Amino acid sequence: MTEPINVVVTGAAGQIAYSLLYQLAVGSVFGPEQPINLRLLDIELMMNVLQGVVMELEDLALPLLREILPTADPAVAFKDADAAFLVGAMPRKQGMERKDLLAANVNIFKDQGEALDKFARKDVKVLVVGNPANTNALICSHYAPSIPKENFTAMTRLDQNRAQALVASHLGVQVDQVKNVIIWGNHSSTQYPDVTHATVNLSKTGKGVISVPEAVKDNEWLNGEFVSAIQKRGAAVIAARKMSSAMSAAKAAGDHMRDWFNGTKDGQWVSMGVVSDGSYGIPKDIVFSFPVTIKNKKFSIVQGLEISDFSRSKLNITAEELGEECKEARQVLKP
Ligand code: NAX
Repeated sequence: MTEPINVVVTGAAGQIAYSLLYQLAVGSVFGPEQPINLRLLDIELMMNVLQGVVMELEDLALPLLREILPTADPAVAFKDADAAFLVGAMPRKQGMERKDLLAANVNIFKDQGEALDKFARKDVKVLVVGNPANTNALICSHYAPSIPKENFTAMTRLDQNRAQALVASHLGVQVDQVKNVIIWGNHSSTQYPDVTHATVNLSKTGKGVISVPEAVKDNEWLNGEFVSAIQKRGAAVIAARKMSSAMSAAKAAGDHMRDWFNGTKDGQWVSMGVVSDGSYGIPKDIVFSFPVTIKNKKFSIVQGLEISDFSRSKLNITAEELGEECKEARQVLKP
């Protein structure tokens, strides 16, 4: 019999968690044979709401779901954690300065990093969803020095899924026929969705597998409207729904963790915010989204992709923003 793994979800009373928890419980992330213990972390104020989520989880009557532990104590939540979805973060309130938002989040992710360091398994896989996701992941890793920095990642998979879906609909093909779209940089409006190396399967029209730019035949659209639509997609969802993306964010978080545990398919890569090792001239020690392949639960940044002058200028913009965020975060953390 397979032993259950301990899976932490923070912000467990929030809207992304509400969609994510079902995916975890039904087995679509860790597989239909892998039982899980859920550790649900939220703030004290949300414990009543969280109790309602626990009731619903129980009422799912799903056999893979073993223990369910709601708590406001990171020490309890992260005990022996195998995987952690750090979804909870301080939202931006009206009139709040960007700096104040960063300061509030830096402190949350410092505390959670310290708790992971003390209580989690040393091979725990941490996915930061809460914004600013890249910098939060960096802070968290910094305060968990006993855990390899490769075990901390930030989510840009929603951006990847959005880009893949938009290209597919533009070309009138099914979404799974588009592969190897890349998100570079920050999960923010400076991110660079890049389809230069992406392919599309047009065998239905007899053209076979060709590059996306060749299929689209409109570089002006790809470098302009397309990039900006993906950068602003989150804001467009908020404008329409009056709430931020939740169902699609939860699906992307599941995709990210599933690929991390199970590996990527041959010839395919996915985008993840990871601590930069200097690849593609990106400064080291910022969490930057790169294309990666994954094997045996370890990712490798895809090497050797050609970067055009246009792409380089986009990479520089998003790297600069991340450098600034890091600087500001460090100022907050100064004793
Ligand atoms: P909600 O406001 O619905 O839920 C957030 C939950 O986090 C709340 O229940 C809150 O009490 C809890 N929380 C706050 N501080 C906490 C702490 N210190 N420990 C544990 N829990 C804490 O937000 P939701 O829509 O679920 O979004 C969560 C985060 O995801 C936000 O930061 C949001 O900006 C971010 N997103 C990131 C995306 C990405 O692609 N990386 C996309 C979707 C989303 O915008």
